Amino acid sequence: MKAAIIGLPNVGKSTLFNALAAAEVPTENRPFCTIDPNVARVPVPDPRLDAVAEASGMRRKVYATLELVDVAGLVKGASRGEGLGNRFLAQVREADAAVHVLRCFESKRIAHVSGALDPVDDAETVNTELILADLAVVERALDSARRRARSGHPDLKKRVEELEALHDHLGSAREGGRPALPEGGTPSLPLLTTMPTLYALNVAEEQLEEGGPADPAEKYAAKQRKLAVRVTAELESELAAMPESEQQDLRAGLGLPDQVLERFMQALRQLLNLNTFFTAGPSEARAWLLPKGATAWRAAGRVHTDFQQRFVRAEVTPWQAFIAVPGTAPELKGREYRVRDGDVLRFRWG
Ligand SMILES: Nc1nc2c(ncn2[C@@H]2O[C@H](COP(=O)(O)OP(=O)(O)OP(=O)(O)O)[C@@H](O)[C@H]2O)c(=O)[nH]1
Ligand SMILES: [Mg+2]
Repeated sequence: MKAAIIGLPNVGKSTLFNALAAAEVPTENRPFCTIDPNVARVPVPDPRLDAVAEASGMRRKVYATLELVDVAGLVKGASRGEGLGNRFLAQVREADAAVHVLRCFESKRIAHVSGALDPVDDAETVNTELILADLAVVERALDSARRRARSGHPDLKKRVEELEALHDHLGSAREGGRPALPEGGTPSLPLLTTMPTLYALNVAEEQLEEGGPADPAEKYAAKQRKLAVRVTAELESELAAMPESEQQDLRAGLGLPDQVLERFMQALRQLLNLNTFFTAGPSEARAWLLPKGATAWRAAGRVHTDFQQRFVRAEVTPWQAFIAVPGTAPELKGREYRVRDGDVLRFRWG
């Protein structure tokens, strides 16, 4: 599963990437600092895994990971090839979800591409470009479907009608008349506007909980029925570059919450519609991500192909029971069992 970090130039995309990936890719006070995408597998922090590891006596813990891609900034006109537009858009289309970073921090030092601090206006600029890029995709598909429909085949006529409706919808969304299409709701075209999207509101540390320019941005996200999470990208990227013990001291000293990135990654997990299950032993406790509704058989395949091919039963213990009463007898489930979020699984195979 892969998420692409999008937004205007110079809003803190690479800074957020560094915070999450504990990486040190270049971040600079100038637009288009990032040209080639940065890619990393980022752990999804999960205190439940810590508890499962402890209860099972496993020293080694392996968190689940998601792939993050940090791409170039998007500017007005990107859909017509301005800036690094086209290259950027192709990279975003390959992702399963988008993280849209909005600058909500004040700073005279950091240049703002549109001049003023206005996260809602920024979001609309980017969203309009996404709509325009999608319109171009639909227009190309429509041209080709119309040509083929001349054969008179009823399926092709229907396709043309579908695409025309889609084109109308996107056209009125651009004018603000209609919300864009629902997430995941398009037929067979890789559209940007239907990608699951999470807004990352890059705020100053005093506004991590509430207040400031992130307030209207939150309302805007809610109106679009999208998730929004406040992050302090710069501070977190600085902390990520320090040894763990120094990080803890500094957080305590400044009275900073330590779940900023955890909340963010959990929101991303929710956005991608993923559950977490755990395995404990023989040498490590590990968290795994699995699409919601997937079966024990599918979970077995995530862990080991042998477990799947020679699946006999899954032993299932909800994580709360697992940590509360060590040795709680698991329930035995068959391959069709739908894994629940937080299940600790052990596979019997033979
Ligand atoms: N004051 C402040 N500065 C920040 C914050 N986040 C990022 N910056 C600074 O803003 C500048 C741009 O950050 P980047 O992470 O490079 O921005 P970007 O969105 O990746 O930019 P492009 O790659 O050019 O599209 C850098 O100088 C960062 O240090 C923040 O939360 N507060
Ligand atoms: Mg960048």
